[in-house]
Amino acid sequence: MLRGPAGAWAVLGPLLWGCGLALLQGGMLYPRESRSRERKELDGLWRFRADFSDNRRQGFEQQWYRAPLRESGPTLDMPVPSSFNDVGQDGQLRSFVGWVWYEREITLPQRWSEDLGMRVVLRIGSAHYYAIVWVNGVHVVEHEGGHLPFEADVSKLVQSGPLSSCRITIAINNTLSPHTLPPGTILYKTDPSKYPKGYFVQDTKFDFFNYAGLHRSVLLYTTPTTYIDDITVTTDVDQDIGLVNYQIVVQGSDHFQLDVCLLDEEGKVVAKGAGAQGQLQVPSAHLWWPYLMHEHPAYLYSLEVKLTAQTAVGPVSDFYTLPVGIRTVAVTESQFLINGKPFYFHGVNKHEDADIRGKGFDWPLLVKDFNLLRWLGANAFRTSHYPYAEEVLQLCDRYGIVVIDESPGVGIMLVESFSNVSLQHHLQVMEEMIRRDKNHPAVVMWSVANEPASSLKPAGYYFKTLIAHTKALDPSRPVTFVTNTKYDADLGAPYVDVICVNSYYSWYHDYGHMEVIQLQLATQFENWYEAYQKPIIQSEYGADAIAGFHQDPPLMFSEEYQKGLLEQYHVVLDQKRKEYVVGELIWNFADFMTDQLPGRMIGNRKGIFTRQRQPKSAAFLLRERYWKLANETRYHWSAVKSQCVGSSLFTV
Ligand code: GCB
Repeated sequence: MLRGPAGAWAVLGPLLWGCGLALLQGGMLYPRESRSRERKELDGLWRFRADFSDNRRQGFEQQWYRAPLRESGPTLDMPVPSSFNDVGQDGQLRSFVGWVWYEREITLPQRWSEDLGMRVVLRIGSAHYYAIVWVNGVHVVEHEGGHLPFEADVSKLVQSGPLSSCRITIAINNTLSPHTLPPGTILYKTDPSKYPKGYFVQDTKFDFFNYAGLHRSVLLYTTPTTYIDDITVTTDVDQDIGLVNYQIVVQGSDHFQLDVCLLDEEGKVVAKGAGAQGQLQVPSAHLWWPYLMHEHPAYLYSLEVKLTAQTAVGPVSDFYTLPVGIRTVAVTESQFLINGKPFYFHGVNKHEDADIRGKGFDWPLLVKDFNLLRWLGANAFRTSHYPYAEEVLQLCDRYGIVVIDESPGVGIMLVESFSNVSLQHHLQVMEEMIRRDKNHPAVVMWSVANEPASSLKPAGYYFKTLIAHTKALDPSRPVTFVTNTKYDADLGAPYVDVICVNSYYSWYHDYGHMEVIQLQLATQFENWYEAYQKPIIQSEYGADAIAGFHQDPPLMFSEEYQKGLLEQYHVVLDQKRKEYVVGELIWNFADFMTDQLPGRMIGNRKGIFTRQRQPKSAAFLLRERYWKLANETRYHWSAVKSQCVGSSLFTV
């Protein structure tokens, strides 16, 4: 969400605002290099200062953005991308709430500042939570929400003088209010016998640490001044003909020509078109299939878009290439269909979380995670509980890992968080998320929230509106939210396409009594199905296990208990998947950091991998199971099993 002048937001505490719901201006294409586009990554060390002043406003009062940060006081070196919380030795910085300041001075290629036919854009992949950005002391953009990218056209600033360097300042506030997503509350503790003057803490109703900072890359990229602003692709299949519908938005001129060309994986042109919208037909199309469902999963075509335009500075061309997977998604009363075949989600829930970097994007970690997913035989995950980095979705497209793409609507518990102010913001977040992620074949469903208090009275209107809006933005994908409310009390469930239900039998109740799981889980499924006749996904289940803790007979927190609990769930899942259960996603892929609580031993330990990505016993159990499930559901499989990681678990 883009906002006006900074002053109004230079406060700590409730960041309350109203925002008009308007369709988002402009596209949010991933910044790719092409013959007409360059990019300059600004990852690395930035200067950093947390504003520890009592009201956290000193940075605004002293206008720290006006001059290099080192001139207004001491600074720290801060890596980007990374959360700022865990890189230092300062406990106060780890739990800091308020404004932090980042700054980077860069030198631009001379061409960038001289070529008036070039547009220079500053793009911030993720700044958690509220961000204000200045370039050379000039305010350029503000953004609310920590998980989606935002941009500013900074051409005029970098082309306005003899300067070849430019100073980027970003102030970020991690405060969460009842109207942010996720919501939170600042609790002021006023008893002078217990707390010092002005003492407050950030309270949240979600179970992960509120890491903050510049979590994804910051970069500058260029386009011509007349440029391809957005591309929307939807696909369909008619017999064996793949249909690729495209729509292209151009900015900067009304007089242009667009040529599109679809290439297969060998680089052969399979279809051509012209104009801002149209349909390409691909005879004998290779469909995009999920991992382990087909011998050649994740087939990607390339849509090459070429723009030519006459402008005041002469003829310009812009080029952008978008990966395209041709596939269909549909939901029946009891099935989730991909390319017309029943798809069973066997996978995980994840977090963006790791030692030291917190929620900072990290390629080695990402590649490790995908190697583990493929080793496990997982064909899907949910982006619990916020949109993940774009590079994550790109790998899902490439490997065929199916995604339930979730908004940051987690911990919506207070009545205030169902107000119109909150709802408007949530609608806007869905627009930003769909604008960013709409072209990924891997994304097969939107999840608008996780475990909201959906039995509260305003929840009915809230979810009806939110889901209708999401469907209007993208009629091509089903929509859900993940619930832990009772089937007969949930006011949002009537509006979802797929019931996603979380339960923790024998963990958060009936502690230690795994013998009750089968009955309780069967009842859960039967109640939901009877009420709604919609397919059901067990979207979370699991148990904490401290890696290396062993107890036989199994006791809570041991690896044996985690494994035993999963096995009980699997008995019922195996019965119900023959009827209407269409998926199971373990909570969680890996251990992750949370707030400090008596029930959390340095974070949540429900991972089947440790936070360092080493397997617990449950990982081996799930690996056996997922490969077995894959064996049952694959289509058109011929003897190419050697291509697959972990292929020894395959039978042909
Ligand atoms: C849930 C939440 C998830 C928690 C998990 C747990 O229901 O959706 O965010 O981490 O339970 O471990 O309690």
